Amino acid sequence: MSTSFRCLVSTVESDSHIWNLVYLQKLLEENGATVRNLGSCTPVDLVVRAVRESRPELLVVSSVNGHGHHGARVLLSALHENGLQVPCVVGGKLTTTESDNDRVRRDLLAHGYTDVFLGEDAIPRFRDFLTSGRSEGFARWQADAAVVPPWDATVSAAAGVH
Ligand code: B12
Repeated sequence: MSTSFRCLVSTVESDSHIWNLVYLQKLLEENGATVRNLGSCTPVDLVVRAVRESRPELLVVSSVNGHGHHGARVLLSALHENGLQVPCVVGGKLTTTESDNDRVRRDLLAHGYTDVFLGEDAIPRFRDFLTSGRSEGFARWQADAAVVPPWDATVSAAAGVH
């Protein structure tokens, strides 16, 4: 893979915050990306069309309004339903409670996200991801296993999930 790459930045339909997207665009450009930023309240259909047309090497989804968990699931499902496979990461503040972060990360990894960047170390971990992706390819990234917090482990065991 070349050291520069094509990247799409989007959020989810409900989210009108903009500066998170601008921040990520600048960070990605500093790391060699040519970025197409689809802006706030991104309709799912627009993202699907943009992925089909631009064939990005990476899709970065950011949401901070607290509804991103649902929106991120809907978005990736729509890409898959349209037969589109692209390395795709998501981050920000995806629910309204920090204590949800491990559960949300686990769910979105299982749903097909390449990685999920939440909490205080989101940006340093994302930088590591970009460095690795530029040299090895983003699809080869192995996300750290999601932590199962004790309160979820009880629920998983009761449901027979291992
Ligand atoms: C400005 C702002 C607004 C403006 C947005 C203007 C605009 N067009 O951008 C307005 C007034 C419109 C607004 C509205 C709302 N807001 Co607001 N808003 C903020 C505020 C004050 C700053 C956000 C910002 O610009 N930050 C600067 C950017 C650069 O930082 P950031 O967004 O935090 O992103 C960082 C990280 O999260 C991370 N990150 C983000 N995405 C990703 C993705 C990846 C891949 C990675 C690696 C990292 C990453 O990187 C960034 C840099 O560190 C925050 C509070 C705060 N101080 O953060 C609340 C905040 C985001 N808003 C909040 C809420 C609840 C709302 C509303 C729902 C309020 C309401 N009841 O109407 C609405 C939602 C509107 C909508 N439909 O989305 C909450 C979200 C709560 C949550 N998620 O738990 C916050 C956190 C305030 C709070 N403490 O409660 N908001």
